[in-house]
Amino acid sequence: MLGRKLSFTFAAACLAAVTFSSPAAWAETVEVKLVAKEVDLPIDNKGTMARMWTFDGQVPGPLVRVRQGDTIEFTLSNPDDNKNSHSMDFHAARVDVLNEFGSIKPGETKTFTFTADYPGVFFYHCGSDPMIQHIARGMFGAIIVDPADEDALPPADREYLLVQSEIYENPEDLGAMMANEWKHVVFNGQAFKYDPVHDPNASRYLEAAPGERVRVYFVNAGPNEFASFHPIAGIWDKVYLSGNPENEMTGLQSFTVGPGDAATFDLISPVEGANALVTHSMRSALSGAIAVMMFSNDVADDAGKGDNIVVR
Ligand SMILES: [Cu+2]
Repeated sequence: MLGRKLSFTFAAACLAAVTFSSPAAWAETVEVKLVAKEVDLPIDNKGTMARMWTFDGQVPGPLVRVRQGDTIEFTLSNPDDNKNSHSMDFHAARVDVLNEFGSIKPGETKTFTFTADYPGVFFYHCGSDPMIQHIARGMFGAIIVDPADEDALPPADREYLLVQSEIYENPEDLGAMMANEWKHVVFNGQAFKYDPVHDPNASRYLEAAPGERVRVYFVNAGPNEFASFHPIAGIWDKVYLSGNPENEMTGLQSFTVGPGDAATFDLISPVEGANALVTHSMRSALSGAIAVMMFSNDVADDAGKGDNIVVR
């Protein structure tokens, strides 16, 4: 995870020390550096490989986590052994699309800054041409902006990030992407990555204990499909649109998250057993977008905590 632990400028520390009465006083400048990497990655539990375009060689890219009011000093590098131009579009930023979000060629580096004004969970992605292909090939991730008011959300016992996306059989086939002819819809880059029920090759799943508040940060990368995010055998206790505490809804069965959108979903199970987190669009779910959430009193202490928010 990239975020507040990485950088804390001396100037911000001094400012914080003298003006602690304002919630923004603790704002930091957070350096985030990502590298565009064109690499081969597994797209299923069997290890089927595909050429992906990524941030830092991961799908989704590293989770960026900051606090509302922080200034993010972001640097993107595009190494000269890449073949394509790349860029960064943070949905948590308010900047100039032609400037900050503009593409850089292989061999180039660019830096821009923005302040995280709104709390929530936001998509980030490469916006280079053709954007549909840069997203379909895996060039995306999430930024969590924790609220300045630390009591704005009920405390979560465990947290997980799921990013939905489509995988196309031939990542060079732009026509198939435009025709929406995807092969799999997946969470966190691989078909049935967290679903040992449907895939005997799957070894990972999400975990929590009964009674715990489990917070799932859900991002839909698309590039095309909507998500109808539903916990099979459960009910969302709270849903926060874009993850903003002011956008709170209660007791939902499913909630639609369109491409390029995100929401925060809180789940509490009164019993031991499993829920299956799916997009209830069945063609999508049965092609790979199912994640098992196991509720057990024997849950590992560190599951869904710290860097385990992203189960790699
Ligand atoms: Cu790109």
